[in-house]
Amino acid sequence: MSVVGFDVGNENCVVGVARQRGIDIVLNDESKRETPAVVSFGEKQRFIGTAGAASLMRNPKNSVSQIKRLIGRKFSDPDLQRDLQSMPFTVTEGPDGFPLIHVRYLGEQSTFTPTQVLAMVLSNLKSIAEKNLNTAVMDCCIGIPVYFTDLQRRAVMDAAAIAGLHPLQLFHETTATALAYGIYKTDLPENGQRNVAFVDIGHASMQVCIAGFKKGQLKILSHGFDPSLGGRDFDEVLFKHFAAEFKVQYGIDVYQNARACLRLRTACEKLKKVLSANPEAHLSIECLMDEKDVKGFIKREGFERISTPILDRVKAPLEKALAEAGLTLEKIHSVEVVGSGSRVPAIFRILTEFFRKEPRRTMNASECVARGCALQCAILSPTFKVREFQVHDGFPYSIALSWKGSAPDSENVVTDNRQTTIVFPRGNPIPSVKVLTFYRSSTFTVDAMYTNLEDSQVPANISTYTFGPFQSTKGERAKIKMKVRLNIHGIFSVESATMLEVEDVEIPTPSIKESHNESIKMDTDATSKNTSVAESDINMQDAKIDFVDLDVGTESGAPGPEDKPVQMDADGKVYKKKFKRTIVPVVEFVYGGMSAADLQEAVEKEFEMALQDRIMEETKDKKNAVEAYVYEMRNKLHDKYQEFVTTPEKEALAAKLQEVEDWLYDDGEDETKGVYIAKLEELKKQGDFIEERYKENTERGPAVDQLVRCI
Ligand code: ATP
Ligand code: K
Ligand code: MG
Repeated sequence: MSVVGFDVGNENCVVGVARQRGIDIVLNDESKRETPAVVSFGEKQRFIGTAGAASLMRNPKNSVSQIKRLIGRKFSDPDLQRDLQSMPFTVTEGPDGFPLIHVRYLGEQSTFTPTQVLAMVLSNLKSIAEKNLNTAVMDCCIGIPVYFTDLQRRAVMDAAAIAGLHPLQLFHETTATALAYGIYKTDLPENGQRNVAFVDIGHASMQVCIAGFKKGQLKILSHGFDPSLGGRDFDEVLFKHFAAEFKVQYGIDVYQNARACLRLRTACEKLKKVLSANPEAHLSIECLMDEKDVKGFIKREGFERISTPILDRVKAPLEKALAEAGLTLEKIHSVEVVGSGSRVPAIFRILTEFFRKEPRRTMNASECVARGCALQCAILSPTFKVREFQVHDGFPYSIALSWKGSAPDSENVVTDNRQTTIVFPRGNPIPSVKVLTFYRSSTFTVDAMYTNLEDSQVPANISTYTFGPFQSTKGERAKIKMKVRLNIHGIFSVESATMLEVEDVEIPTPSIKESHNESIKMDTDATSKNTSVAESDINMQDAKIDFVDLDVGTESGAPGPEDKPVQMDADGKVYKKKFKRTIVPVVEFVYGGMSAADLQEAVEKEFEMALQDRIMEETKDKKNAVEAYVYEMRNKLHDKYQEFVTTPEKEALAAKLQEVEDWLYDDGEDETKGVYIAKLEELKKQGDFIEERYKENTERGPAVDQLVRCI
């Protein structure tokens, strides 16, 4: 079983694997610790990761990056529309209202969903881990931004399934960082709590969490975030600045040219990095557009001035996190900054001002998320022994249920004759299960939604559930118990619904000898399990809801709310109320996500594309082998084989080598794997005899020498 953590960034991905001695960050094929999140579609294959980033410049329109921005979001989402403006590839609205990415692939126009593209990125990361571990990778933890909605989380799960991964948890990036920070600390307080603020500024977004640490545990106290504030926003500010400047200075409009845009953006990102370490920086791009070479210059002060609108937004998420944690600044022990976007000095200054202490960079800013995910995978994996450390995470949004109904409970908000009740308030622990009771006479529907809509990018609807049909035997309103779950990934669902009907059952008298107490705990023995459960609370009010918090770990154990009163009649006969339990069908409708059939189709498609990539990689290897043979043999002919060939033999072989080399640059440039294999065989047939002759002679050689010396 694999124990792997993936940090899928908007720009960079990192793979961590757990080994007995600790967590290792794995190197990719190019021996890099970070792998770009880019998929480039080519005429013959896809290029993913480092190879994808390498083809980005050559093939900007067919190279997809920042896929994390697109998944699980509606095409009409204003944030998505804004993101699209700086992306060089084409995206349209699909029939389901979600984006579709258009690329030229294998010689034809194709479309892919963002989920499919994320699956490609994940497959690539999976294979990086597999090559390193020398084993198949399935179990993993995948880092996700804390602000991801239900739809986005479902999309990541779908992508993982397409990639053949089995996430044990979609783990909040900030929680991963907090775990990587806390698990090795030996000085955490036994009593009391150490509060640490973690600030992650990545390529596209900013996330904050405040975590409380005690010996052996961490609890996330609050979250803050700005999903659209990251390093790329500074690139964009510089890009706009220089695009405007070049228009005046050189008379070129880079917006008219995708490649020029991309080149200028890339140059601006470099410029930004230079400005992190230097007070000023130069920019110079040859032949940017219309054969014009451009030059630019900016000082850090100037950069900070034009970045003010972005820098002004850094404080809000910090304020929110602090307020929600209910802490004053003095109660914050330290501040840890991660994410490479935080390297902009002005950000550091704002953080220092806000917290009134200098933030620390004790963690590896680019690797801590992957480390934390690998650690969490190790904690969750039954095959791994990790030191005792508990992680209590919370969910950043409030989840409510809403349904049509009268008789509002005083705690409930009434809108349009609908009732809305929060089932999982913001900060609710993940995972969590709750039970609700409804009184209904026929099929009914319930909507699940987020309610804290002050975060405008959060869509209201999560899903709709239809309960029924059901029929209570007595013809009155049935009591329906509904079990809802916020699962370990932060995905909401109705797990089951059960109709409970009351029956009076006589209990043999001796059994009450033990107690005359009002309530006797009934044992939940095997016979009563699932079929009939005793209940105390018979409340026939319309839409009365009682919440029962179930401890997720032991939910099937304790009878808790199922305790029932025992009644005695005049004859001394004892009755208990028993409930007959009938499963009520539940139909789930989610506002997005993939059907099982679509998922299966995507799995097959991914398999096909991966196969094509592999064939092309092997073809390249075989072609390289032919090329290498030509060069090596030619060198050897003039070198160590020289004395072992006759002039005609040498000339014939040299001519053959030249012929094959010419072929490689001409007809043989783009052949199939089989053709290259055959070509190499053909060459070997003509050349291998020399190798053999050489070996025979050199092997005998030293022996002859010895013989001579002995004489
Ligand atoms: P996200 O967390 O948003 O999904 P990510 O994890 O891929 O994205 P990081 O790798 O943490 O993001 O950060 C990438 C960003 O950091 C880029 O915008 C990059 O330009 C920026 N960056 C890297 N080095 C520096 C530097 N020295 N100075 C300023 N910015 C930098
Ligand atoms: K990263
Ligand atoms: Mg990141």
